[in-house]
Formats: sequence, structure tokens, C-alpha cells
Amino acid sequence: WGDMGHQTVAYIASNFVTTPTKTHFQKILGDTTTDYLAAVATYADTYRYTSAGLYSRPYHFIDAQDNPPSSCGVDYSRDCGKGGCVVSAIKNYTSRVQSTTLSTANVAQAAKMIVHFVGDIHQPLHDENLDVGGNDIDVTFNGVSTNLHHIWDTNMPEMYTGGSTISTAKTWATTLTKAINTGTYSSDAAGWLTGIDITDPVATSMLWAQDSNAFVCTTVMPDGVSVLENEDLSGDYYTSAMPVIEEQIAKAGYRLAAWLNLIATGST
Ligand code: DCM
Ligand code: DCM
Ligand code: DCM
Ligand code: ZN
Ligand code: ZN
Repeated sequence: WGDMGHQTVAYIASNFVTTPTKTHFQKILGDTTTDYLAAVATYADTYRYTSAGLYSRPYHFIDAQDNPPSSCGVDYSRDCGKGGCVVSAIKNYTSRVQSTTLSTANVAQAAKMIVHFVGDIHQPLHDENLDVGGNDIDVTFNGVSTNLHHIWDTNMPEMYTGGSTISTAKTWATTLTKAINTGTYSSDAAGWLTGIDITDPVATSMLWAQDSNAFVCTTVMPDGVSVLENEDLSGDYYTSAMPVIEEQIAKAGYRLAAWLNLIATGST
């Protein structure tokens, strides 16, 4: 996701963590404001372009070597590369954030990474190898040349919300929090936590990756790549994608809150 998507996920999570979890992470992050999660949600995207952070580039995705649209599926041993992937990163940083021997800076960095990567694993094209997760599929959006990955990360969320700032994210998070509590997602939300297990971060985040990757076949490219290439996707395609984007952002925030609760207190 782009910055605004990540900040929305973080604000939704802020709305669902328990008070002890909030206190725990405010202390780790050295930030007692209500923005303590949203303020660090994009850190991993800045870090990956620094020379010190180059190792973390593969941590933002898992390259499922499946065959969309006829067959979707993620396999940890097949798809998590030698340099790591989003699933191994969630495992590593979940361990590091609970360390009593690492430096405060390393523990804080681990918290920032978790906030970001639980967001990324919910973007369907971050769970797909084809055409570098859609980066090599050229499309236009409202007449502007871009690629399929980028419209899922950024253009479609920004067109829907009408903004790109942290204030846009806060407003969208308020809307999605209501949808989880009393609206569209109220009967689904409990099921979003099925299988969550703090003692098995790989199994847990593989469930999230599978769930997200399935949308590559049903929604991202239901008729294959060729019908999308060089087309403008701001019409019917956008209309079909947007409900999935909203659900995945809502789910990411809700699952992130549960994961942070498990880290801080041992229960969701
Ligand atoms: N930081 C952040 N978001 C960014 C970039 C940096 O929250 N997009 C934070 C993380 C650290 C501080 O700024 O607390 C500096 O981080 P670093 O020195 O690791 O880049
Ligand atoms: N780091 C990390 N995950 C790792 C190893 C290192 O997040 N598996 C981070 C922690 C430090 C930075 O990279 O902020 C440099 O770490 P070190 O000094 O341990 O090489
Ligand atoms: N990306 C991905 N899968 C890949 C490579 C990249 O999901 N195999 C994502 C990470 C960024 C975007 O695509 O969100 C652009 O990546 P980069 O800036 O590394 O080209
Ligand atoms: Zn992306
Ligand atoms: Zn990312």
C-alpha cells in the first residue's frame, strides 16, 4: 500500500487494541499521542531505500509462484525467497519486539516493521510473483501512465477517499472501524481472527497471505493479464476492485490490533 493505506491500517488497529496494549506500544515507540502507530506506519518503506536497509527490500511481499487466474495459492517453502519475505519478516520482528536483550532502538524498529508488514501482506499483489507483483503490467488510471501494482497500492485508495494525507487516513479508518463494529463487516470480523496464533507467526501470516492471494484470481486479474495491459482501469475495473481494497484494509487493521494485543498481553 501507499503511505495513506498503511496509515489507515495503523489507525484502525489503534481503534481496536486494548488499553494495556496501547500503553505497551506507546512506551516502545516513545510516543504517547493517539497517532503512535500511524506515525511509524511508513517507516519500513523509507528504510528499504537506505543502504543500511537494503536487506529488508524482500520483506514487503511473498512471491507466490502460482498461475493466476486459473490457479492461485501460496507455499511458504516454495515462495519465501532466500533473502526472506513478508512472512519470515513478521516472524522475525514478532520475536525481536518481545526481546529483553535487544536495544530499545531495535525493539522500536521491530514494532514499526510489524505495523507496516501486516499492512503489506493484505495487498493481494504483495502475495503474487507474476510480473513482479504486477509492477510490470502497464496500465493507465484517469489517463495517467502507471502499473497494476501501483493502482492497487495508491491510485484506487486515493481516488476513493479523495485524499492522500494522514488526515485522509484517519477519516477512512473511522469509517472502516464503524463498518467493523456495526456495519458491513460486523458479522465477518470475528472470523478474520480464525487461526491466529502468537506461537506460530509463520502459520498465522500464511493464512493472511493465502486469503489475500486468492483475490489475485477472483478480482485483480479474473480474465488474465492481456485484457488489462495498456487499458485505463479507472472505470469498471476500479468499481470491482474497491470493495476488496476496503475489506483488505479493514482486515489488516483488525488483525494488526489482535497481533499487537497478543504480543503485549497474550490474548486478543
Ligand atoms: N521514521 C518514521 N517514518 C519514516 C521515516 C522515519 O517513523 N518514514 C522514524 C523512525 C525513527 C526515526 O524516524 O524513529 C528515524 O529512523 P531511522 O533513523 O531508522 O531512519
Ligand atoms: N535489524 C533488523 N532485523 C535484523 C537485523 C538487523 O531489523 N534481523 C536492524 C536493527 C538495526 C539495524 O538493522 O536497527 C542494524 O542492525 P545491527 O546493528 O544488528 O546490524
Ligand atoms: N513488490 C512486490 N513484489 C515484488 C517486488 C515489489 O509486491 N516481487 C512491491 C513493493 C512495492 C512495489 O511493489 O510496494 C514497488 O517495489 P519497488 O519499489 O521495489 O520496485
Ligand atoms: Zn506495493
Ligand atoms: Zn511496504
